[in-house]
Amino acid sequence: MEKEYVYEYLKGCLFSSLDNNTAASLILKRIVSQLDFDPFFSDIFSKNHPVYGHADSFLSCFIDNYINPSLKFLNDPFLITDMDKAVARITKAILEDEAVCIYGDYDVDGITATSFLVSFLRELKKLMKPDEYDRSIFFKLPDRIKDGYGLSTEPIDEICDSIKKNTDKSLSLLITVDLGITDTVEVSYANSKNIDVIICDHHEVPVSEGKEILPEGVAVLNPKRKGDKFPFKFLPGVGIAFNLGIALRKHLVKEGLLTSYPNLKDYLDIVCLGIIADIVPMYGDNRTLTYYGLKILNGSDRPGIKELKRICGIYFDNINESDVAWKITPKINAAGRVGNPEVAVELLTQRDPEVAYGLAQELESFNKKRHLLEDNCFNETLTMLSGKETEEKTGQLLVLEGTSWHPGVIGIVSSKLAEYLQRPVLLLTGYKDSVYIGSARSCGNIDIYALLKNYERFFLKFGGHKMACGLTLEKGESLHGFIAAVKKDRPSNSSDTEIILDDTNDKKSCVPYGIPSKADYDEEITLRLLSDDKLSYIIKSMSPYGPLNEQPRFLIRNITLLDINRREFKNRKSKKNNFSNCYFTLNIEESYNDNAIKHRAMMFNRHKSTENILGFNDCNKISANKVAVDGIIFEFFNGYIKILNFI
Ligand SMILES: [Mn+2]
Repeated sequence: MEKEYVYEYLKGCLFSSLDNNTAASLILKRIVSQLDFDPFFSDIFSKNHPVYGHADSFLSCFIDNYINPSLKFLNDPFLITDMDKAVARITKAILEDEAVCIYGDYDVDGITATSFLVSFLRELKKLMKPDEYDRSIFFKLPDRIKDGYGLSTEPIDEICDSIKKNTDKSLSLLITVDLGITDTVEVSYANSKNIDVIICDHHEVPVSEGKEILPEGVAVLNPKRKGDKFPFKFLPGVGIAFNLGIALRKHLVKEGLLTSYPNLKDYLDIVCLGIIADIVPMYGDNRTLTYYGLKILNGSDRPGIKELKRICGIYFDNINESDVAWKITPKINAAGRVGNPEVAVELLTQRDPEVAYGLAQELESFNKKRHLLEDNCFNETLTMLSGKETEEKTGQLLVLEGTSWHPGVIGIVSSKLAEYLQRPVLLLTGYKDSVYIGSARSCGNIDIYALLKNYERFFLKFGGHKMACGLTLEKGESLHGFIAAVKKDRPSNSSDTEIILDDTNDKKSCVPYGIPSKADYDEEITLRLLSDDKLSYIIKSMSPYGPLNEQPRFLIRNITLLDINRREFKNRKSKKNNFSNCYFTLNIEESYNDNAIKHRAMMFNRHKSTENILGFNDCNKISANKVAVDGIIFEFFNGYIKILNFI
């Protein structure tokens, strides 16, 4: 009843406010799925809910913010538990010229969260204490291989020593971003060295016997804490850092400690990189921040951003979220994967254009190294797979182990393999002397976390979610035990390291080509509609896209594919010819129309069956010139029709 009411209410609003029914129905579908997913919304009609009695206005704000995103709709940062304590402690640190260190994760979320907070605190310092400017705000990022994920004691010691050496101050405030919620022991260690700790994290809070286990920080900012009143639960680490920034500015102005208002909006160029890279739900506060972030990114004066754009070959000023995801963030990520993540923070916080130029070069060299390591690992896995019958076994977990794969790239490679083979993949590498590191990726609706949880007894560390997991296990007995257990669980007719999945998992979603269910596309349209400007306007207005705000997908039936060309990605030439360094360009036209107009289309070569349908074998042989298909499912990609699937 309530659900129906909400649906009818949203429908009424959207169809009356938008003059285009396609737009209204696409947006309705997105908003319904977002609200369905959102825990804040789930009991909106109950008496205890904060918006009880105002559900209609809440819904209409939600729609308004979707159609015209506005920063005024952002939630109040002081609703995050402990925000007042965090702000008070940082204010004291600024006023008393304490040495403050931001400690962030080595991924793009952590790097951007650190960069934002470092730059913003330095700006505040410049306004409030010009003499101490640059002499009190430091940062530290752990090394993926040496230190591992999270807060560790060694890097804390290192930064303490280096601050002492360079400034003669003692570190007295540590602010973690994008990590820390599970690091109870390390936070206590910092406390024992007279360092106060503020935690800004968005990862799940550990629970034991129904009780949350929190590190002993001065403030623990995490909207996922029990009883936290911040309505939006899916901010990434950089989003929480940004909320801390808003709260801090508000507090300082209120206390009369700031006379001019530093512009926080200008930092959204950095913030949106982290939001996009962390693959968090793209609605609510995340979408609002990204919407403005992309605008700022386009005109950004920040030397680091300018240099980043240059090494990415971006000379246009309509950067969208897919440019960020495919061009910009992989370069930042490479620093944390195979180089030094602190170089990326140096770049993003850099004010000197010349220094920024050099740092960008360094980032580019990390990225080249990452490509090389990735290609080597990927080609090795393909060699291991050749000769094995894998195509029929979509849905089964594939485990491959190597000894020389770089731990920084096995996640990327397992995700490529999972997509190509349409099955979940776990890659294990024996990189450190005694420990194997593993990275698993799922495909379709298979819950790889639940699957691997069955083997948790073999793992030293294990964490992740439905789509991706990371783990470590001891060489020797644990590794052998794990592989043996996997073998025991596999059906007798499958090859060495495969486990058959639970029947409750949705295998169908893993089959690449077949009859599409309604869920595979949003609207069925005709080819003629593609020439309509309205369609591209709608597509633009629903962006930025991301999880829970997916790009609209369309179905067109009875299509002929022609002029098919195999192309290679520039800069991606590895010695071996494999699917991942090629894509296809082609024309499409209506099959039953003598005067058909041709439309340009393209297709990435991510599924094994793409090659077969297009008539290419092993990516090399020349295609048949015309292929008729029952239909195509596609989305738009930089003005192109990007074919996702055939029917
Ligand atoms: Mn994160």
